[in-house]
Amino acid sequence: MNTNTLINHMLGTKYPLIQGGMANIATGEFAAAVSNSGALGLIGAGGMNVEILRENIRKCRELTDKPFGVNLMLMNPQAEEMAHLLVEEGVKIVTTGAGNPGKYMEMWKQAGMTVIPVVSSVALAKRMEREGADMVIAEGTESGGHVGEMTTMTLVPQVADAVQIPVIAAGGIADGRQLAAAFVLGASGAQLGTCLLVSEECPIHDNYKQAVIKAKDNGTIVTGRISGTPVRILKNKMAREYVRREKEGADVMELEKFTLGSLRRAVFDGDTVTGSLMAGQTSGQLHEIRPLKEIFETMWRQAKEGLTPLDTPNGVRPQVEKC
Ligand code: TUI
Repeated sequence: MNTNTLINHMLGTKYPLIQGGMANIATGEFAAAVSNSGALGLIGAGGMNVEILRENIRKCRELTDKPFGVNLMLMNPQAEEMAHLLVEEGVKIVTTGAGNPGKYMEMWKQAGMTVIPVVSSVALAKRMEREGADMVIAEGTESGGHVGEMTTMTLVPQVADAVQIPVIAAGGIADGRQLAAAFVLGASGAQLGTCLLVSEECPIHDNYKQAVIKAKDNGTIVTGRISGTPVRILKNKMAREYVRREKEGADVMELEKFTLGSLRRAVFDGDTVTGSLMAGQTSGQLHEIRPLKEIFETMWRQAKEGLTPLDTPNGVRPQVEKC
């Protein structure tokens, strides 16, 4: 069983909350805004090259004196060089996604970094702990972007039972009720993505924000479940055609035509028809654009109201009234 320590004590943040990697979205400026609002901001290296990542790290450092980190998307063709860059630039915290960061672990640990891989299975969580990870992010399939199979509800307690290091819950957390639930499941913190897309500070095109706000509970779909890389996005013309052709047995080359450049089209051009609007299943509960500070404050207050005592979240028992 893992510890009860909330991750804010370990990371030096106000809240036990971290921001998701969000490739092409989470710039140095955005990460700094998240850190200045009380959570851990992360620069999403996913859509960057080495030089752009370096610039974003320096920009972030200029804009905040609070802790921040980098999310290294391991499918990035320059992931290896980026892994070294993080050491060179003195980045203190790294989260990883879309692969196994095992080969960088020794280098990062020697540099004194806090290493937090995203896992979507118990086996990988145990392996990451063995190899020296400081915490793991257990990410359920409710998340936006690249997803695994298991739900947050089933993955988090199983990972929490299997490792000693703190577990951060991710996927399906956008308000205080869900944050409180994550603690009850054994998490020591939460990673947020979709609810930050609709923050004032998020640098995506306004059409993208409005599409998240308009989305209903079943407004997302997973492309690539059959063909390789499952990615959760908002339903639109591109997503529907992709999944239809995928079911008809289209090959990867044809399917790639749908997704080529599609995330950038959504983020920068606001193309909600052929763009890939990565977003999680919480989209249906998000109805307004708010400042980051307010999002974190409200979520934390609501979670506290649902949890007693807050300091021992993993020991919480539901108060069941007489039936
Ligand atoms: O990485 C994510 N979410 C992402 S990355 C991304 S950028 C992208 N763009 C186009 C296509 C694909 C990705 C958008 N969203 N979340 C973390 C995550 N990691 N989810 C699942 C995993 C994962 C998968 C396999 C982690 C480890 C893993 O290991 C495989 C192995 O080698 O054992």
